[in-house]
Amino acid sequence: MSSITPTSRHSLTRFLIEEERAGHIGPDLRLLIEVVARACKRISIEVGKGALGGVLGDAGTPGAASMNIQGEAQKKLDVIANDVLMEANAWGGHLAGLASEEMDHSVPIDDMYPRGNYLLLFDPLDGSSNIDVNISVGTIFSVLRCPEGVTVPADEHYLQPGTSQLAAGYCTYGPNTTLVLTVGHGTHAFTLDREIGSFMLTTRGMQIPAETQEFAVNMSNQRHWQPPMQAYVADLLAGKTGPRGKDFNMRWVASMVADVHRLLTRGGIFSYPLDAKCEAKGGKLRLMYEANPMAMLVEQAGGAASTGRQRMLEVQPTGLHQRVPVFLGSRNEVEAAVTYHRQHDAATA
Ligand code: P6P
Repeated sequence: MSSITPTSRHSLTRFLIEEERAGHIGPDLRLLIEVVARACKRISIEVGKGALGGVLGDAGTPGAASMNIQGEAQKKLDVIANDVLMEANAWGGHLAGLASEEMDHSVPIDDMYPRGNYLLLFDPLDGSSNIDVNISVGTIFSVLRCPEGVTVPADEHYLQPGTSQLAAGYCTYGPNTTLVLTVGHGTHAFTLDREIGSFMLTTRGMQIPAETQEFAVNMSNQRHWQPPMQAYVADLLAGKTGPRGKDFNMRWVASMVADVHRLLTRGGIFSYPLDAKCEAKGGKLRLMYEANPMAMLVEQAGGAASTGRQRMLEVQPTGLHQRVPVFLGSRNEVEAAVTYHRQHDAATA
């Protein structure tokens, strides 16, 4: 009797079944992640159509783009991706509610379906300003537990610190489509095999090098930064002639998923600090469905994530669309950036 020897490469489904056997996740969370992954496959198809699919450009009518709560013009694909995720998660019985960058408020699962114990938050298509110029974009998601005794969750029930996340991930739609996921036991990458339509495990246990010589920031904001950020980047640019004693390289895709995937793969530090333009809003990037899921993925890969003054995952949220300054990536480099902020604050206290 020949035993069935599975192929060497594991599918996402097999990985999740083994995570469930290990007691890391329950069946409903496994179902939730599979549903989100299936939605990401659908989004990948839509994104991949480009100009052929009539999906480029702004949502709304010509000259009157629809705006989201962020005050940003919505792209057609923002709306399509949001609809795909909403529809995919509506009926499975694994979720109590959903929240999205593209929706003003959270939405409880409809009464006609059973409700589960989880809350799903997502940025359905991050970096969408890059879509029309064919640069990588992605979906970012975060999973929280619905508070005990809450049957119809409202916005305030999502306001849990990042340490409460049960799972987090993103899917990057680039030269290949790759899902990167953590359920609290390492960060793992799954590449979409388009021939069989399955995500296949391609990196188990991503590890971010503690040191780096590569930083990602939008340098056009330099004159608007606070003094500690000015000082930090000036020393990066001074390279081996300055106090850092080594030269640095810079990358900025302006698509957080692409920039974070690079640092998860080869190290680096990503930063979107406070600047005079976004300071009044608390920052540019959103805590609940951008910074927190990325922070969990990065910490699970041995990196660090901070607001510059506080561990990201310990920020107590005050609003569903709250914004924060972001420093994340190679642990020693994030700590260096935080030190510039700590020394500045101590000197000016
Ligand atoms: P800027 C995309 O709009 C986004 O939210 C992130 O994906 C990205 O890192 C950042 O904003 C880019 O911002 O100011 O460089 O366009």
